[in-house]
Formats: sequence, structure tokens, C-alpha cells
Amino acid sequence: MLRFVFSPSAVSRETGGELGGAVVGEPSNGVLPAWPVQRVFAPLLGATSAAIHETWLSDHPVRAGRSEGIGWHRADGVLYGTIELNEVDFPDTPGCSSLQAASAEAYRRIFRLLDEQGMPHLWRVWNYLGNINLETGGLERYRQFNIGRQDAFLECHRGATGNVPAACAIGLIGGSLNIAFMAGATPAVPVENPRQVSAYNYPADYGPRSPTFSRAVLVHPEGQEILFVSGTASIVGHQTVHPGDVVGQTRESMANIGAVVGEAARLCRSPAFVLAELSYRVYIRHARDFQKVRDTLKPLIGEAEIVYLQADICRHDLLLEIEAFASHALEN
Ligand code: 3EB
Repeated sequence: MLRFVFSPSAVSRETGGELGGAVVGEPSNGVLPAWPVQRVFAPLLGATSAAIHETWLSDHPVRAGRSEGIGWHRADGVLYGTIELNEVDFPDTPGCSSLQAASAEAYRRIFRLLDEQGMPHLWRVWNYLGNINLETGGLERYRQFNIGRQDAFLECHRGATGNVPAACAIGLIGGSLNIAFMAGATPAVPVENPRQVSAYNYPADYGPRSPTFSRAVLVHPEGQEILFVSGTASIVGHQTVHPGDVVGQTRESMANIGAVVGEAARLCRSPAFVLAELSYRVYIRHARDFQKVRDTLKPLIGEAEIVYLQADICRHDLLLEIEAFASHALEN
């Protein structure tokens, strides 16, 4: 059984069974926990603490390791890892930017680790990079990342459509290419959104290579079903809708999450997931939009757990992106 806990304290105390997690918010000079922690340093909005620690816990024995710069923990058929690569360590060449090279390398290392560990199925990936909308060498950095990511999927014989993980790809200020992932011994069940073109089928208008992710996945640690909804934005078909209208984009994003959750209901083994039971992370491009977003979401998701942060979204015309997850126990 995997559990997820939020803790507002500066340092989260070890209770045993930590698989890994994230610290979201202000950079702290406090000591980070010993388990793999993704540092998501971005301003929290509307929070009462400077940072939040989010931790996945297992009630099975945990094994720890390090491999090619990936710190990982595994327990009972689930593996969580983090990797940060410094782009300047990768040469910038005419055919391949530093970011593209770093992205491909990060994913190659992840796939090597998963194969070695007998946990071949990549379930969920959290991707963060600096200056995500900046164009260098004639191509936006998010699009450079997409080339490197897809190259690694293909090189490692994983295919770049259909059976791909849930993900988010978000811009943070400064820093390295910063990736966390959860993988497992059992395959994920991919879930697509009937209102949207699958991201891996986006036309070339959005970059030379399509993004490699599913709209959501259902995954099955022992005795459990977890729904991971990927970063979800105001996109219908493949086009951004409601440009410049943050309330419209918030409603459309939630309509998309509703559609994905509806699709998941056809594929899940447990009772259908509902919007009010999901935990949400909401990325808002402009901090000034926070109250409008919060007021718009309130009637749509009730008392659900939500963490808001200010960050860049991977298309310049997107004002926010929302990701979510929930877990059900499976009865035998
Ligand atoms: C979109 O739907 C919005 O590249 O991994 C959302 C989730 C988005 C994941 C990714 C991108 C990614 O295209 C952007």
C-alpha cells in the first residue's frame, strides 16, 4: 500500500517507509530528507507555510540506491527516483541543443535503471526546466525538451505513442533539468481525453516532435489503484482556447479533467473516481491571477486538497495548468 502525505514543516521527519516525494515552495536552507526529494522551488500562492513536503510512503521494506545521478527508493513493486542534470554539462551543437541532449540523457538513464531494477513500466513523470518558453537557436526550449524526450523513448525501444506515462512539464525560475518519476513492476493503463487530440499525436505546429505523455494513467500497486491525471490545460482538440481569459481557461481545464476522469471510469477496477476526491497541484503563470483561479475552482472541486504555485506553462498562451491524483483501495 502506498500512502501520500502533505507536511508544512520545513523538514519532514522520517517515519519509515519513505519512497520519495517533493518539496514545493521557497528554497530552504534546511537539510533535505534522506529519501529522493524533487525540489520544486516556485512561489506558493495562498499558502500558510513557505514550503510543503509531499511524501509517498510504503508499508513494505524500502531499498535505496543511486545510479548515474538518479537517487531512488523502491518498495514492493514501485520505484520512485529523482534526477537533476545541469545543462551546461552537455555540449550545445548545431543539431542538438544542450537542453535536448540533457533531456535525452536523463530519460536514457531512467530507462536503464528501470530495466536493471525489473521495474520497466514508467507510470508518472514530473518534468521541470528553466526558461521553458525561451527560444534559443530558433526553437522554444519546451520543444527542445520534447525532441530529447522522444528520442530517448524511441532509442530505448519504448515507443512514443499509446503506452506512455502521465506527466507534467513546467517552467521554473533558473536551475537544472529536474525530473522525478514513479515506475512499477506492472503496466500502467493509459487514459486519453475524448475532448483533446492525444499529445503524442499533436501536429507539427507545436514543435518538430510531439510531447510523449498520456492524459492520465491508472496504476496498480499491490491492493490499490491510483489515478494520475497529467498536467491539464485549456486545450480543446490541439488548440489553446480562451487566450488571455484566466477564468475561461480554468473552467476549460476542469472540463478536461472531468472528461479524463470520466474516461478513467470506463477503465478502472475500483469504483469511479470523482473530482472532489482528487488532490490537485495548480500552476499559475501570473501570481495576480491566483484569486480568480481559486474562486473559479472552488465550486468545481469543493474541499479537495489543492496546492497552488506560480510557474511557467509550456505554451506561451496558457495561463494555468492543473494536475491531480487519487488512490482507491482494491478489494480482492
Ligand atoms: C498540453 O496538454 C499542456 O510535455 O509532459 C501537459 C502535461 C503539458 C504534460 C508534457 C505538457 C506535458 O499539451 C502541456
